Amino acid sequence: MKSYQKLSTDVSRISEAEEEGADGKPLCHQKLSAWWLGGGLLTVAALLSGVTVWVLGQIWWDQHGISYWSKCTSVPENRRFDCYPEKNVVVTRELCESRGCCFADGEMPLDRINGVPWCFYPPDFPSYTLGSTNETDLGLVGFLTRETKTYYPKDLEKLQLRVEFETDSRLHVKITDATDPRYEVPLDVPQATKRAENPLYSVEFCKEPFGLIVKRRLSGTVLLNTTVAPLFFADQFLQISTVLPSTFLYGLGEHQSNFLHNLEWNTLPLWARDVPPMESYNLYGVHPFYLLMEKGGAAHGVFLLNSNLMEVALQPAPALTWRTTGGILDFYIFLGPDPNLVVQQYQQVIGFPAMPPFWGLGFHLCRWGYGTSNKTWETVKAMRNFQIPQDVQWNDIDYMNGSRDFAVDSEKFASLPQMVEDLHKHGQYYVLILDPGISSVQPPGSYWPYDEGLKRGVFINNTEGKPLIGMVWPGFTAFPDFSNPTTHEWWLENLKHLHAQVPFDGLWLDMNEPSNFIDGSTEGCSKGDLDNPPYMPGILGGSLSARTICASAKQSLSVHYNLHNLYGLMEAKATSRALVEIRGKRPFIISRSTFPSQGKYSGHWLGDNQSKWKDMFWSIPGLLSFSLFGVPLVGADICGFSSSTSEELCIRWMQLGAFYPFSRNHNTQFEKAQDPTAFSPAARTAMKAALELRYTLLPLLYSLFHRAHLQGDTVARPLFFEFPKDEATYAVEKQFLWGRVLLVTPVLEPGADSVIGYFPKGVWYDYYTGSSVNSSGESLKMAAPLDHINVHLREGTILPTQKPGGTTWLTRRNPLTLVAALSQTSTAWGDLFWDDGDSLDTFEKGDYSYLVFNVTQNTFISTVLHSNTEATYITVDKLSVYGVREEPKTVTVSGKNWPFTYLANQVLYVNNLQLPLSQGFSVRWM
Ligand code: MIG
Repeated sequence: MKSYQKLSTDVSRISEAEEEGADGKPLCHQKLSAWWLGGGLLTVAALLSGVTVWVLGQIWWDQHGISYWSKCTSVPENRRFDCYPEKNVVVTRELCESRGCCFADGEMPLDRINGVPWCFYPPDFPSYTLGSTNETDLGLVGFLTRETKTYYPKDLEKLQLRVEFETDSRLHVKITDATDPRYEVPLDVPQATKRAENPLYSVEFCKEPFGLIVKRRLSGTVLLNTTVAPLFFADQFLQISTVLPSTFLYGLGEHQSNFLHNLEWNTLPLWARDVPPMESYNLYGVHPFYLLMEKGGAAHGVFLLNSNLMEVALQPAPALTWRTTGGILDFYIFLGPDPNLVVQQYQQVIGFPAMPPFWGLGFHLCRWGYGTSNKTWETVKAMRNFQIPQDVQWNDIDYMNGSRDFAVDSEKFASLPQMVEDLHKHGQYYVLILDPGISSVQPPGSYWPYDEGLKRGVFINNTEGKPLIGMVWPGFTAFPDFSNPTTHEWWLENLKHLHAQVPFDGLWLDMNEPSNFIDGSTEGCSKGDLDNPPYMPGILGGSLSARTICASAKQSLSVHYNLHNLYGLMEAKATSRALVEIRGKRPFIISRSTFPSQGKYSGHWLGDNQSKWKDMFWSIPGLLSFSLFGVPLVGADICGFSSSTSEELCIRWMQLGAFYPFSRNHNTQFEKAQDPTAFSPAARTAMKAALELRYTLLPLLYSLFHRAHLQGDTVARPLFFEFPKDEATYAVEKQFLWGRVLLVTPVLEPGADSVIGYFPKGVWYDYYTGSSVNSSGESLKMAAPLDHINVHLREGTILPTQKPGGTTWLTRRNPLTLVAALSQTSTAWGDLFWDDGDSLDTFEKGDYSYLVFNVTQNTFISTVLHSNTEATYITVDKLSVYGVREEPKTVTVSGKNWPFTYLANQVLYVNNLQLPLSQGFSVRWM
């Protein structure tokens, strides 16, 4: 008999009880009578809807009798969980029933096109049973057993279920083999020591078939209910489904998709893959994390800590199915309840992002195919010549000798060392690309990285234990195994050699899915289960080895099958450590492939987009998704990577790109130049203005990065994070915020001179003029001439800005202007984090300044909460206050009368302050 167990906060009160869901139905499987009722109603409907359906119904009836009829037809269409998700198979009744599932023929073919499964689990499909459970320090442990085998090989007959109440907002549920250890993702996750005392969640179980139900205690909202479909735990096929409390689902990367996911039978594959972004397919990185907005504005998140090839099937119930091909089911559930908190709680598990160097937030310029260092240098000089801000110059693989890592082309890039010296002299920085593939074809003795790598055994091996050989830009290559500590040493030494030739400041990690131009290896891959798992999620290429190395390849920690999605993470970790060692400063790394906890080591760019308006749009959902993934340092190739940009597109993109947390213009080879100097004077001026705007706003951006590093706040922030109760914000993906302060509304279409943006309820101030609009929560149309990007300040905020210079090095010495945007009750607050911008662990060592700004009762107060010498080098020169309703008669600065300007649009300017940032002050208007 089905039984129901509720785990209350107090474990001693574990009790068995029948409970009902929000719809009044029991949460554990309905009793037979319920199925009867559903079936009966459908029969009536069928009778009424026409003879044809009735006849088909009769045929079913005759063939399967009353129980099949009722149990299969009782499953509403949107609650059908796919029993035959295999791709490229025409599912027949025979195939379907061989799995013990319900087959829905007689339906219009349209249904299948829509994605509704024809073959789905009946409610009584065999699954696991939960036996007795035992209390532990943190929660409970129990065993799951199954009697029958599934249709996939190597079912695990006995599983261990471990539930841990780690914090009040974090629940950990781990299901693994009860007898033998299985592969687990080597991530440093926090270990709780004490059971949460007042959790926001409750956990309940259905014993047979096993199901887990997680509720938000406050609202009773069912966040997870896995009883809706059977649990699978075979060696290479693990599947668990849940209904969702709403359709407002975000995350699950990396994909080119709308920020708010489409739940109309949409399956998202996750497998690191080198491919120019296209919809529906797996891309460079893997992030098995989602955030969901519940009714009423609370949010929760779910992280499946699993690095195997997987897919996530979404359906309109709404419901979600995880299907992974290995590892264990290791879930973290974050209760928020605020979306900002969900993302913070997620990063408490995966790690907070590194603090980038200040210069890393400047403008970066790159292209594939400068061809020579002189040509690269010319571009830098042209930028300087037009006084367009630039902090960092990059080179792509064309700097390499024979496309080989750590080898500089000494002819075409002969002047590279001088160029880098010149950059450094101008307070600018230099970033180089590295690909993981190490050339394996040159004569022995001529290429240290390969020879030495062979000697030390740093390469990934094939099943025969010899280095697996694939092909990348240099030709045949071996692939470093970054799961091996020896490889990190070897990588460091290579980087030291390279740095001695070219003193680079940061590194660009490309092709680290890892990409391979031949599938698998020069010898193909094995015929075994690792290269040919019994279930293949719908990934691009339909095979694990598509454009990468064989899954059966051997790495020191495990097989590549398990580690593939971690390649970019492990490479970034090795590189970050090496950069610290070599430069003794904060590492600057941008990686193409990413995995949870990547933010600790690198940022990310969104890959090979095209110079198309649509691709410029896609960058915003991309940014926002990586904000959820704890990788705040993110941006897309400004003006587009492949195909030709136009002047108009590039202007609009430079304006939007000025608000990418990581701002880089990058172009493919053979396309015409698209750096700002390549365009007409008018375009150049507009691009320069956009970059100067970015440089002006860097004190805010930098402070936001500090908060990201400190506690996992987002930098580029979705609107709904700040307005979670306003459902109109849930689908906004053409605008975004910087922190809680600035709202960016870019033009994303050609030929526009206006733009429409959504403004959540409240007062918003035009950044440039201080003029305000009081929105009731509405879409507003604004002028957007080609040289203008709309930026608004949210009421109640204080924005630190700085007079822009041509580099961040110059900007950082300039005086500050503080802009206060008053709320409707005439208050505001903001803050500023300030340090030398480059030293390691300044916050951790206390070598920083932190200031808080407040406005109350017509008084602006700057309070220094922490100070170091850095804050003594700059002054606050101006205060702008937006939303001062009455013209003041006097203004005093720390008690002294001061001149001021008041404008009719309720803006107050107080100039020539020259106050040291390191000392508190107040400005009062009466
Ligand atoms: O196979 O290094 O995404 O930014 O310019 C292409 C050349 C290799 C892919 C990167 C792109 C880079 C390009 N790389």
